[in-house]
Parts: sequence; C-alpha cells; structure tokens
Amino acid sequence: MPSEKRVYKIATIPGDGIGVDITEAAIQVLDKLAAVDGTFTFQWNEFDWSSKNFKERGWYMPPDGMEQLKKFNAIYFGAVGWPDVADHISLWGLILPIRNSMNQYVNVRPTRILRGITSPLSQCAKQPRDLDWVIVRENSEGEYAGQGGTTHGHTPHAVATEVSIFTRVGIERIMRFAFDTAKLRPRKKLTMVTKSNAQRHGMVLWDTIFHDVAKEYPDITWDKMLVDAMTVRMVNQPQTLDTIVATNLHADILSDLAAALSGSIGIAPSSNLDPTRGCPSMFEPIHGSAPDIAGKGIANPVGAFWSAAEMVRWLGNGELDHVADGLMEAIEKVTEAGVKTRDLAGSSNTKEVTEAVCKEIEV
Ligand code: GGG
Repeated sequence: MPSEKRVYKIATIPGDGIGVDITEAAIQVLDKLAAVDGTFTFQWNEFDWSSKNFKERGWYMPPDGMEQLKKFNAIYFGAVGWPDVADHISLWGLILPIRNSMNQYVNVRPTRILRGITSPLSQCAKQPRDLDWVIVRENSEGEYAGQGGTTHGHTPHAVATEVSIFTRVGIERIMRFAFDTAKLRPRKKLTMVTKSNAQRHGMVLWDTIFHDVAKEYPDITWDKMLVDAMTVRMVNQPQTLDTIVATNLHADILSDLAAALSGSIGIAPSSNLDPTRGCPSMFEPIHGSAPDIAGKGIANPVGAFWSAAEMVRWLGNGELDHVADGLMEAIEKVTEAGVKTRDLAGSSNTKEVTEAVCKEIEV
C-alpha cells in the first residue's frame, strides 16, 4: 500500500503588480516539485486582497481575514503597493497586520551570489563570490510598531511623531533566533547592527540584551556594527560577514543593499516566521510590486522561487530540506545556463525562466 501523501494547505495572496506574475510562477514550480517528489502535494487557496480591490471595496482583507489565514499551513505572498494608494495604506492594510497577527516576529533574508549571476561587487571586492549572508530582521516592533501621530496636519505647524518600540521580550527572542541561526552556519559568526550612538534608548537596550544572550552561545564569534558603517563593510569586506541581526527598519534597508550586491533585488527571498509554529508563517520575495513592469511578463521570478524553497524547508521541518535544496540547485542551473531576466542582464521572460526551472526539477 503506498503511504498517503502529505497535503500542505497554502493561502496565496498575489497582491499587486508583479506579485501576481511571480506568485503564478511560484505555484507552477512548487506543483512541479511536489509531483516529482511524490511524497507531498499542495492545496492552494487564493485570496484576492489587493490595492485594486481596496479601491473598489475599501478594505484589503475582510474582518475575518486573519481567522481565514489561520486555517492554512503557510501563506505565500506576492507583493503589495500600487501608485493610486498611498504606500503606508497598502503596507498597513495587508502585510504588516498579517506579520503582527500571525506572531511572525522573525524575518529571515538569506543572500548569496547564485551561479551565473554577476555581482556588482566584482568591481570592488577582492573576493566577489564570497558573499553568503543570512539577515535576521526583527519583524514585530521597533520603527514598524505603528506608534505615533500627527497634529496640525494642514497648517505650517504640522507635527508628526514616529515612535519606535523596543521590548526586552522582543529583543531577547530575536537575539536567540539569530544566535541559533549562526550556530547552524559554517562560519558560526553573528554581527549585531544598531545605531546605539545616536539612538540612546532602544538601541542601547539592544546592545545590553545582545551581550546577555551572547553569554549563552560561547561557540559563536560575534561583533557589533553601527548601521552606517555596516553599509561600507557589506560593500568592501563581504567575506567578513555571515549572520546579521538588526532591527525592523535597519534590516529592511540592509537586505535591499544585500540583494543588490548579490545581483538584483529580483532574486532575494524572505520568510516571515512564527518560530513557535502556532500560526502560519509567510513567504515572499523582498521586492515590491514594480508597477512599471507589471503585467509585461518580464518580472524576475527567482526571488519568488527562492522564497518557495524556504517555504518547503519550513513546512518539512527538517524532512524536506533535500527538496528545497533540489529547487535551489534547479534555479542555479538555470541562472548558470544564462536563462535570466533583464534585471540580471539576460533576455528571458518570466515564463521562460519558470519553464527552465520546471525542466531542471524533472531532471
Ligand atoms: N513582496 C514584498 C512586498 O510587497 N514588499 C513591499 C514592502 O515595501 N515591504 C516592506 C517590508 O517588507 O517591510
């Protein structure tokens, strides 16, 4: 008797712009992966929570949206943002409430230079291929806490405050996750990033708690950087970095830089994790909706595929790592063969890259 296939129920939220193109591509690749592996399958449920629908209905997700999402094993997200909706409305309408409500307090953003991709670092670094980092982004507080307000908005005396919130619980749990991540990496090295010279409250608490938690991990080499100096080190000495932990805002910015240094923002993945596994985690490429190329079929699907590989890794909880690794290998065979989109100086479109990756999965 053949054993029953595991069924993973996935909520997809393609969102806006190229989010739609790359989500479709990711589903195609994941279905191929499941068919070839044969031990599991995906059940997809699409949610049309987008800026277009917000304009028509006045909401991104319905009042019971979070309850609906909780029924799934994972969420696959495309992109959010569209020119006729203010960016803070779209971000706070969809992606940030999901991260907050689903206890996704960790955002993991790995970066390395995939085979066949030329990094801009080849112009300036001595060892351009030696860029292999995992950025651990605190995903629930800090500058994204949503605290603050405005007053006298329509007068010359307008005032706005943006309050960063940092808590011991929030900092400790992200530090532990970052040290645990570093422990599994070959270099066993963690760099903690703050701006604790200028931000003398929250960032100093980050420093203090970092030192406390570091004592529990004597086998990890660690150092600390101010975020401005970190940008210089990422460009000039990429080989000296490995695992990086930073606040919500700092890591958001640093991971865009990391993606650009590895070739394109179009290849970079992210995992919004609830490490307790009490809620579904969410996987999304780090890029936005790119309205300028939306619907043209030329978006780079590699970041979406890499995010899909991370979703498989998470769902398998150790048992599907070989499948995720297989997908990464298929992606790299395709980039190595020169099947790349325009952002990577190639001439292929989304469909061609997707079909090439599917073909490699079958090999
Ligand atoms: N695919 C991710 C996406 O749509 N990102 C839009 C964005 O601006 N995200 C900000 C963030 O990740 O905090």
